Amino acid sequence: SHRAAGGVSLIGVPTDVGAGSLGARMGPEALRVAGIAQAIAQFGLDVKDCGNLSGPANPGQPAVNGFRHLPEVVQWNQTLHDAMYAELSAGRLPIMLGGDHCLGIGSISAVARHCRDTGKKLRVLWFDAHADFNTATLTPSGNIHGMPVACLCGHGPQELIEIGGHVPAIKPKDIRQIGIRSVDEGEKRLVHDMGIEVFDMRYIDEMGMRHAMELALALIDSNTHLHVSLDVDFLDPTIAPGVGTTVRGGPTYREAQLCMEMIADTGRLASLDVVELNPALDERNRTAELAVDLIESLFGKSTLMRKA
Ligand code: HAR
Ligand code: MN
Ligand code: MN
Ligand code: MN
Repeated sequence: SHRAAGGVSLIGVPTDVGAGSLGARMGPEALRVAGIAQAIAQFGLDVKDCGNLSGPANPGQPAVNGFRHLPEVVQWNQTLHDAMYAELSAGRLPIMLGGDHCLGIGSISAVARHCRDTGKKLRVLWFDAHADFNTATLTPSGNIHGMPVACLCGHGPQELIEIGGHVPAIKPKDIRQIGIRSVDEGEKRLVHDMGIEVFDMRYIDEMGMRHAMELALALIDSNTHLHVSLDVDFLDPTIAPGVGTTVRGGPTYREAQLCMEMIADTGRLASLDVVELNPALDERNRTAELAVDLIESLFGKSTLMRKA
């Protein structure tokens, strides 16, 4: 149900330099406390916890030329890119434990580079309440966690778009967004003009999660590297309060589980980000525990035996 024959590597990235609120820096520890390593090891996989990467502190400064903390965001993402790329090159399945979603830039740049090395086709599934497609001129906040998809598609500061050694790191056709329900005005136009395939909450309400996921997973084959970027604010805030940017009207527990189960069924999961978990805003670590529960499904836990 996954491409983890070489083992799974956990990479902690304890920073919130790209976010508007503080606390996502504690995400990696909260996921460890919730038992992420044991949850994956139960499937007979070799789990290596690489510990936490290091990088600059959060300077708590206002935006400069449309970006908050750009030098710090660049440094964290370069370090993450290198760590993620090394684990992929070693044949392992890396899980990035964030940290805020600006880290999707370093993570997915490394995955895209690995796909170019190995001739794999890339498919990114971006689970999020937000499109994360802002630019310096469109952003209402300057927070770079609202910009990673734009950066990966080549719209952003040179230092961020070139981290994986190839600009753009990915093409719009490589990505599918699921669960979207908060997009800024100018950002809407850019998402549309770039031709990003988006399964927003209205689509999910009208057509159902199963149909949305069938389309998001269409054309995945044995040569596909499947990357999941799970922004925990994807989930409805009633079940996942531990995030800085809650948006009501998100997927239920079962809708989220179904996403993970359908991904497991493809057998192509090859890398994962878990981001935006903010333990300072959580209740008794329940959002971290929910994330671990979903990851179990992603690695193939199911209630019954099923046909392949
Ligand atoms: N769109 C808003 C902004 O750019 C909020 C972005 C929030 N992003 C995340 N990651 N939490 O998805 O400022
Ligand atoms: Mn590989
Ligand atoms: Mn996000
Ligand atoms: Mn989000």
